[in-house]
Amino acid sequence: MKPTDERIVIMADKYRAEFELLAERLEARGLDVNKIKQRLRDQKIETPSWGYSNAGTRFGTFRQDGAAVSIEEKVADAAQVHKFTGVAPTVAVHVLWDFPNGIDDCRNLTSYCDSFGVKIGAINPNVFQNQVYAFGSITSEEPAVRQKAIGHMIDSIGIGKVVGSDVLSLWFADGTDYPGQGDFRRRKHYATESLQAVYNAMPADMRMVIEYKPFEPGFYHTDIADWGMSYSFCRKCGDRAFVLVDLGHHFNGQNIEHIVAFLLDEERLGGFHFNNHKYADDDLTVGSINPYELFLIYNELAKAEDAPNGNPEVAYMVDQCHIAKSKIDAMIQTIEHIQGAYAKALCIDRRKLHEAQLAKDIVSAEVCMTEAFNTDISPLLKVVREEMGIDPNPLEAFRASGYWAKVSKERAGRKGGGGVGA
Ligand code: RM4
Ligand code: MN
Ligand code: MN
Repeated sequence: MKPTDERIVIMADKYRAEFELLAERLEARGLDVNKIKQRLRDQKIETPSWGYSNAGTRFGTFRQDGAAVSIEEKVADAAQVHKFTGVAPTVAVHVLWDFPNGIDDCRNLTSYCDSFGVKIGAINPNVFQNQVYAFGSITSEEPAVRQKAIGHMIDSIGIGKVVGSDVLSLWFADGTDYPGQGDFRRRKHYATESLQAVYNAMPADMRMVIEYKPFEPGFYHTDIADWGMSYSFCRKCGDRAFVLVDLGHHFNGQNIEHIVAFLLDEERLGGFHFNNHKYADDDLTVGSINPYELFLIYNELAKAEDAPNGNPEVAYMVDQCHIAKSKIDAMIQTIEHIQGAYAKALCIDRRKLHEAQLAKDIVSAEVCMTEAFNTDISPLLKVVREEMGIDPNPLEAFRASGYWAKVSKERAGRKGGGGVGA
């Protein structure tokens, strides 16, 4: 045996032994460790095509040699993330960035994806880049502009049908910059009618998720500013319209886990766009600024899984553009953060928490949360990965594969690249 192999065996023995100790502690919390492992194996996280291409800020784009340009390259890169994590089998697409020629660009995409072991996930129409949307898309005063936006979303539904997607993911840059610029209520009515038209064009097995954002690009107001407005539009559309929670689309200090719990209870939580923000919509790595918040969100999600209601399967999607980080490394790191938060939420002593809540023993209740949050779940995740037949250390394994160096060499020096700021 080569020395490196010996080291791997010793490391594996170490995390397996650590796992056994953790398993004992979890059993003592009344938890079923096999079920926890199963849930971690079943977790699914969608990565965004735009996370693999060049990205930037409004001040400029910084190019990476390995950045993907075509949808084929983005799918290939996403497949690497799935290969090394085992939990990222779908890729969200942004229609104009990925299919510049519309539906013709995606005819052979399904078989191409199949050959990489991944599938296309949410379809994201783009009604914010065209010049005609300068004063709004679905809220424009001009019927022809609203109709153009509706038409593009209906075309996006057609793309969804071709690529086998059942989620239409909507975000609108609609808003105004100055007080008095627009009439809030008239715009609200335009948005309602437009969303209803799109909703009615969806096939019965497709659902719509509506994203909210309280700031940017509108400086004064945005038309779908918060979860309540999104929820209200969903209700006006029908049973297959749900709220999309993008973690970066909140004011600082907002209690996102409460919003998540509320939407779950209303059976209107459609999905997530994972990222983290420090100041605005920063697209920082989820769990990098406020890991406790992500854990508390997963606490609500894990509880909902324990006692399901009519809420459909939640779409867990990443919405991050990594400007300076190496793209695939960053996406694997992201997946690991999300797995970690979920794993910790699965470690909460639910029985003790419930008893403490009823007994008004607030300190004990909070200890249940901090105890789980402070649990070292890395041996658990390593054992789960081993059982899935993948490397226990995805990031190290991906780096050792040499993929990034290879594509950086092959792709270097080309023009272009879709995505934000490109
Ligand atoms: C928005 C929002 C959308 C994304 C665009 C590019 O802030 O998060 O989900 O598609 O950015
Ligand atoms: Mn988003
Ligand atoms: Mn955003």
